[in-house]
Amino acid sequence: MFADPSAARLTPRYSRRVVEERDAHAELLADFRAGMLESPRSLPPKYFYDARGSQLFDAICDTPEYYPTRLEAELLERHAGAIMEASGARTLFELGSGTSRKTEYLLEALAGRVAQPHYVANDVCGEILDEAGGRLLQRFEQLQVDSLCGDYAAALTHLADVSGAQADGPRLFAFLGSSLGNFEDAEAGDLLRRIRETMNPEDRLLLGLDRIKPRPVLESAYNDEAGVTAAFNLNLLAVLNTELGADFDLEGFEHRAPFVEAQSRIEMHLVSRRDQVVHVSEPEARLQIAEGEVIRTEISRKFSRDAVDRLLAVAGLEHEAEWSAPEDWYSLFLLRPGVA
Ligand code: AVJ
Repeated sequence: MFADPSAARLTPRYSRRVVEERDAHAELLADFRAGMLESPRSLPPKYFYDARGSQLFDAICDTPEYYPTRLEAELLERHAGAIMEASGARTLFELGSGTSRKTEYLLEALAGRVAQPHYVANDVCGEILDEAGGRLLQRFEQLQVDSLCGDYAAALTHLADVSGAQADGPRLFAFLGSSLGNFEDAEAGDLLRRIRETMNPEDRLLLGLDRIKPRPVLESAYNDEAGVTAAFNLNLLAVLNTELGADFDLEGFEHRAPFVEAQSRIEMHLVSRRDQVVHVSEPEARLQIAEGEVIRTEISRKFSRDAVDRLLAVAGLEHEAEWSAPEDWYSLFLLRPGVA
């Protein structure tokens, strides 16, 4: 439907713009140098999400083992009305929106409250933004959708570019799926502070976080029987092959995802099956990877109540309301900017 990626406004009710803090390719080079040429090796998880990676993540959400999406969707389905009511929002701005499937519950509640609802979506993957935008326009007749293609920092910087076009009123910022769990404390605090600084006093943030639960439940969620998570993890190497002209052999690595209790997080690893040499053409490099050596591709934190409260305090965000799944397996927090 929206095949031309260069077009900014494809229908009167949809726009997409590419937002970048820095040149995206330069950033990948810098991240690759900092993470892959150092030991232990690691890469930021945002590079998972090319078109195939985004599809694979979507497929993970449909596996019987991956509970976070379902628990969050159930909370949103049940409480979207109360959430939108409590936020008083006219605009929904979502960081890392992906397919926006769960978001439809919030949009439905928003469309029931205001005549001209406005949704600002953000993702690193342009294809998924256009696909979601097309679907949402069909479902919600009055909805205006503006997509910001880029990482979180860039989206926060450029949010002002799309607002103001119409009365934005109070906005509900949404950061769902426990994507905050990808960040260590310092980075997570920085990101939340950045969000708080972008919010007006009447804006609210809906933050979805995965919580601590028994190890077998956690570990199966990241080691599904069908191997979808393994394919998602390995796809990162395919991204590097394409973007950096590398020759990673995907068969040469094994997916592993242990729960590291001391840090209350799942770590996604790619473990080298043998001693191997990988060539990269840009930056010109030769990686010697030993059998058993680990590339850490993602952390996915599982938050205790204390960890949540510490982060919010650091970022200057205050609790307004919350909704949790049974046994606190997953939580939605509605937050307001604190008085600075
Ligand atoms: C989208 C980052 C929240 O950490 O659970 C799913 C990504 N990785 N399975 C998560 C993911 C492996 C997911 N987040």
